[in-house]
Amino acid sequence: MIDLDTFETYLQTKVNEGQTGRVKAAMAYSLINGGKRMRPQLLFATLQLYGLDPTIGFPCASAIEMIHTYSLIHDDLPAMDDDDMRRGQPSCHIQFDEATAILAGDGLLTRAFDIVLETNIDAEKKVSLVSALSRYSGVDGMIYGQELDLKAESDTNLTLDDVFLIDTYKTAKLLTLPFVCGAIIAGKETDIPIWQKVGYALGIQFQIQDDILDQTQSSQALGKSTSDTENHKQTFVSLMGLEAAKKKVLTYQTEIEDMLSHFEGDFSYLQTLIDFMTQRTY
Ligand code: GRG
Repeated sequence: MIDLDTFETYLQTKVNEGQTGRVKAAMAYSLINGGKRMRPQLLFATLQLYGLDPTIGFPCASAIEMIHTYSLIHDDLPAMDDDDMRRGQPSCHIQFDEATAILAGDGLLTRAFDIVLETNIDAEKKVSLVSALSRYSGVDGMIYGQELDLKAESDTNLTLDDVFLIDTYKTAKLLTLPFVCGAIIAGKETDIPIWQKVGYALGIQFQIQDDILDQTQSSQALGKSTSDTENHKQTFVSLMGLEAAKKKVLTYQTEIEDMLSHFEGDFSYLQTLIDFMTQRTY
């Protein structure tokens, strides 16, 4: 396991480097505000499994968390999901203003590609990391998921397959990225196909659990997005039913653990994260 406080301090230092100003303040406001840090932790756990010191992953984990935070800032904008609250506090565009929130998202995204280059690895691996960051978060990855998600708002006949496709891109791509980056840093690129399977399964499981929590908990109390339930967007829970969705989460856990048995090494940290993700209440 890793001391997450050390990572938080690192992240804070990195986001505050350079210029000061309103956009920088908005970037720091959204980044340093109590996210679960699942994606950084998945990277640290992957590095641990490969027998590496997880702290080598700090720059890459920061980059991924910055990309994740940019996506949340932009997703909350009135032109997208239009959410006033995020992580229990006013969304970036509410706390600041829309233009600042757009720039803060842009700032986090572009900073990510700079910071990942600070990883202490050879240049060839750095190129692979930059490429992975771009592909999994970009227009053939998470952004495509957001495009599908926005289109789905006006589709009243969404099927389970449609929701699966949307969430594979919108959610699972970015949750797969830490595994892929871990394999690149460890020089184990041949493992990437198996990590993709693990990541996509974990991403869908994570989204189903998110849909379950949206359905069963007060969104307001959690400071979570309320718009999906407000605009009646189809989710795994609305299409499968709550009990079937809960069973699916457990089925995915078993599937993921089976896939992980392919690896030798210490996957206790990864197991802890999978247990948390299966049982999480926020
Ligand atoms: C704007 C390009 C662009 C993409 C937006 C991330 C996203 C795509 C939309 C946000 C809404 C949403 C429910 C996305 C699914 C992924 C998800 C469950 C994100 C929340 O991740 P957590 O729970 O958040 O890890 P914290 O706050 O803990 O970091």
